[in-house]
This record gives sequence, structure tokens and C-alpha cells, in this order.
Amino acid sequence: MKTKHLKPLLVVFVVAVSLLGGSSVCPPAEANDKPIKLTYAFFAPAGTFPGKQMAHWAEEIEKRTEGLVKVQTFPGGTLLGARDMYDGVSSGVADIGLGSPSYDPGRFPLTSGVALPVKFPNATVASLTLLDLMMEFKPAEYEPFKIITMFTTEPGHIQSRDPVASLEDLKGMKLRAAGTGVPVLKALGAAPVGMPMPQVPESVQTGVIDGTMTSREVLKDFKLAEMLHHVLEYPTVVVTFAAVMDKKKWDALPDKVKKVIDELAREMAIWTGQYHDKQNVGEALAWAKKEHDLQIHTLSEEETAKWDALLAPMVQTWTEEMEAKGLPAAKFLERLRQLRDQYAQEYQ
Ligand code: DTR
Repeated sequence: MKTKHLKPLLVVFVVAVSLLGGSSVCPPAEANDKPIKLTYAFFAPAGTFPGKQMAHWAEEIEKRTEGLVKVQTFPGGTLLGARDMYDGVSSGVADIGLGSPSYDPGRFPLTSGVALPVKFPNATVASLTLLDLMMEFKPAEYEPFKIITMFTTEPGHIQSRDPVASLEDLKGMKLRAAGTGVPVLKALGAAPVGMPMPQVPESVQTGVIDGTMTSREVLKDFKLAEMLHHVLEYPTVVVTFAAVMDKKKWDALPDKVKKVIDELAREMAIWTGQYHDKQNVGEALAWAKKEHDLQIHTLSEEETAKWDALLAPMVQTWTEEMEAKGLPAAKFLERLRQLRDQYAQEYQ
């Protein structure tokens, strides 16, 4: 009897909240709604910023569907590793997988355009640009998937055992990057190695590599500052992340759940970018300076111009290669620059 009267009230409340611009919640769960369980895999530890993103998403989904959807997270590569993430989602090992398209530019050719040296100011701007581009261009590389959210790191920095302040210092240095960062290091004259992030600490320890080029929070989140005491203040390219779900699995979800997931895609890109830009990287740098005497180096103006000149042709080369494959690379880059400049005004 009571619930009968309460229900219309609740509906009015939900509608009012959505009209007020608050995030919408699902219509209240019906008695015959079957609980939905989703497994969500990530290849790196829960404490890293993509791991925190995963936990936050899971919490929000549960909250906004009023418990109808329960998400079980598997960070740290416990269900799927960096290299088998996307195939694992296709074959049903996990319902959702958070991987890095930057690790496999051949499989995600258009996405790799976001990891070119195009001078994104920060992760938030790059993340929103990436997500918008994917929604607008709908590249075939995500054909079997539904995109849950996307985001990027800040532009990567060279973090090394020995100081780097010139091209001369970099010559032949064994530096690791995500696949999309390899051509950058090559153009600058280093000896690049492509390798997923979780392998980096051991590879530094055993001397397989002399450092890495990626976002700077890894100094703390992967304890790299214990071995890498030098960072070069020269922002290079971002690394992309994409959380995806198998399309068939997605199609089977109730509309009200789909709506909540769609609404969260953009919110998560902003949430993750802001956490990474405003807190995560800064805290790591402060910690590394205090605990491990981290040294920050800068390039002279003349040297900066030389580095920029070496990287500039990469954009043209990429465009030609992608156009030859029949991809709309020139249009993609034009739109990328528009979105980058637009979001840069909003997210400094
Ligand atoms: N995809 C990484 C970038 C990276 C930066 N921070 C983290 C944290 C957890 C996993 C990956 C990353 C790279 O390979 O550079």
C-alpha cells in the first residue's frame, strides 16, 4: 500500500533531479529486474590512476542503477594482461576491459593519431578530445566493441637513470615507451623499446632499459623514482586508454542501464583527466623530490627548437600512412586541433 503511493513521488523526484541538471539515476528497480553482474578487467594495479577510474566507475554504476548492476573489478592483470585485454573481452573472459590502444597502434590506427606530437596541454584536454573524436569518427577499429570510456595520460616525459638535457645525452639510450611513443624516441635518436607499463620496474632494475617516457605519476605509483632520478621537462606525447565492452553483451543490457553507462563515458574522461592533472602527477613529483632527490632538467631554447624540428615530420608521415590505408587522417587531425584548442580554454 505504502509503496504504491511512494512510487509516483519517487518518479517525480527523479524527473526533477534530471531536469535540474543533476546526473540521472535509473528508474527505480522493479521487482522483476534481474540483477546484472559485470566483470571489469585492467592490466595494472588498482592504486594507479586508471585503476582508480575503474573503481570510481563501478561505484557510480552501482549507485546510479540503484544496485541493479554490480561490477566486479579485476585490477593488476589478474584476469587479463595488457597484451590480451581486447581479445579477452571479445572472447568473453571479461565483460569490460580497460586497455591501452597505444600499446598496439597497428590495431588502433586512428586512435594513434591522438598520441602524435600535437602538444596537448594536459590529460583532461587530450581525454575529451580523444573521446569526442571517437564518437564523431566511429573508427572501424572499435567495430566489435562498445566504448565505455576513454582517457589519456598527460603528455609523457623522459624519466631516466642518467640526466638528459640534450640530444647528445639521449643518443642510444635504451628508453621504453608505449608503442605510439616509440617513433618519438627514435626520431630523437634514443634506442626505443615498446613495452607495457607493468614490465617497466623490473626492466629498469635488470638494466634492460635506462628509463621510460610516459606520464610522471609512475615515479611514485610504480616506485620508479627509487631508480630513475632524472626527469626532463619536455612534454612529448600522451598515451591512450579505452575501456570497452563486447557489443553483443552491450546489446543485451536494459535501456536504462545503457543510458547510465553512456552518461558516464564523458564524466569519466573528465574525472580521470582532472584527477591525473590536478593531484596524481603533482603528488608523485613532490614525493619523488622529497624521498628520492628527483632532479628536473630543462632544455635550452636552442635545444628545444631542435627537438621540435625532429618531431614535426611525424604528423605528416602518419597522415600519409593512414590516408594510404583509406583512413580520414587529415580530417581527423583537423578536428583534433579544433577540439584541443576548444577544450584548452576550458581546462587549463
Ligand atoms: N599506458 C602507459 C601509461 C601509464 C601511465 N600510467 C599508468 C598507470 C597504469 C598503467 C599504465 C600507465 C604507458 O605505457 O606509458
